[in-house]
Amino acid sequence: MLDTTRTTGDLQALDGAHHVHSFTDPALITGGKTRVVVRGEGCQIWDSDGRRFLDGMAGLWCVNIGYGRQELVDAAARQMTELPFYSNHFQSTTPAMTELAHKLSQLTPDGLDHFLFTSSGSEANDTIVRMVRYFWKLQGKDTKRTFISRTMAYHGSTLAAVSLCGMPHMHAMDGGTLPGFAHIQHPHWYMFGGELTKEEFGLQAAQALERKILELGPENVAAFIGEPVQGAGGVIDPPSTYWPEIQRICRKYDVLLIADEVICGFGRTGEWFGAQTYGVTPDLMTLAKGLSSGYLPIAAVAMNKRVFETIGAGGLLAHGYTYSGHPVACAVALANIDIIEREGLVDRVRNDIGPYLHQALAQFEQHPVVGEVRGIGTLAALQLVKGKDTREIFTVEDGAGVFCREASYNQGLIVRAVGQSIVLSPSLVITHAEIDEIIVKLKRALDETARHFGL
Ligand code: PXG
Repeated sequence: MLDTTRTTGDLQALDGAHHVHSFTDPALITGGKTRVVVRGEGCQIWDSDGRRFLDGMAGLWCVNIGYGRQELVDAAARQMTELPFYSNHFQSTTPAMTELAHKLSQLTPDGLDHFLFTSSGSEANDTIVRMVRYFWKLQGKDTKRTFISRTMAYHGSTLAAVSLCGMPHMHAMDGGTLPGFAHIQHPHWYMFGGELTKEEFGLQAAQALERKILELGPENVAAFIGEPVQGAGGVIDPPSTYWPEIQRICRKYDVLLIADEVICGFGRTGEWFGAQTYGVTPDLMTLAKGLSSGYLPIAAVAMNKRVFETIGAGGLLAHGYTYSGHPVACAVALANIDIIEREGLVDRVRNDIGPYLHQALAQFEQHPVVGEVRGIGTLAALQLVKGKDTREIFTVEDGAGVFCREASYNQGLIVRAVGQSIVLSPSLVITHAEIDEIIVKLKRALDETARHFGL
């Protein structure tokens, strides 16, 4: 049983002794600097010393409906009591899995009506790599095996998913990517756009895909994968011209189009899915995070008719996880989707808190340490710069991102630093008053950063 009598110091010591953390320098943990988070309600969390934080990241971009929703607890308890586990292997299902697949078919863009469940976004993207290669094999095009993704993309930490990622430090850690993965530059106008308008730059950035397909040979290219808005890469919302051009190029060369909706899905961009916001219809989508608002681990691969009917005719699908379509996770996901629908959270992002957040953040365009304010819906980033006129970005050694993040923590506001950007991704239930609180705290953190770097 959980020992509720332990102090913060006890927990930090035990954690340092035994727990290996994700995306953390272990030295910080063995040094006893772990933050112990104990409770959440709405958009607030509390640590083990009773300190309250406004969670500007909705956990890890995932708690779309906010913390503390009893309905999800009840759904889990009911399903656990009735049937805590059964698998979908060997022709079985449970009502919860079937119901969730049916529900998702109503929410996803037209034609994306078939769902393969996994427990994480990484597993879903690894699954996509297998399914897409299998699809092309069944189509008699065995050589179409290479995936194209983008620099600064994040698609997960499993072997194939990390090869899809475009983060140099992840590849460097264990010796590079697997064969069959290529990357093009991500469409960050502020960084690479030079004198071009955003729209001109969007077209140009997308045309890099055509050049890459021709370089590799269209007969070798299986698919292009991208997050509608790159999240962990720093909230890179592309120009409006980008995605339609990507779709045109994919169709021209019969390259499958995959939208990784792990962050964008379930309302964050003001539509159910980011692909809808940018006006494209992918062949496959990756869903996770907002699917259950993080209350339990569940993810899915959505596929269109062409992909499903091809692999559906291939005989035994030799793929699956013990926890594919875990009934408790499915029941919780259904309860989560009920709340998003009932409370109109997608419209709320599009018409209310999305515009409110971005109008409020726009004031930081004048701040001496901010070069660009970007994002859409409940996704936002501030690019920290040394030189506003020259677009000179801080270096890793300057450490402005981490400095500003820590200054923000000290104010009681949780944000992420992605390189030299400060990133926000609050819950879809955030109130105007809480957005006002973000702005006040962020301003103090930015002022402190500017002072520290002499700007
Ligand atoms: N795709 C995208 C777009 C993601 O953001 C994954 C796939 C992988 O999902 P799982 O469930 O396997 O984690 C993600 C996950 C960060 C950070 O640094 C973001 C994620 C994971 C870890 C760290 O902001 N996103």
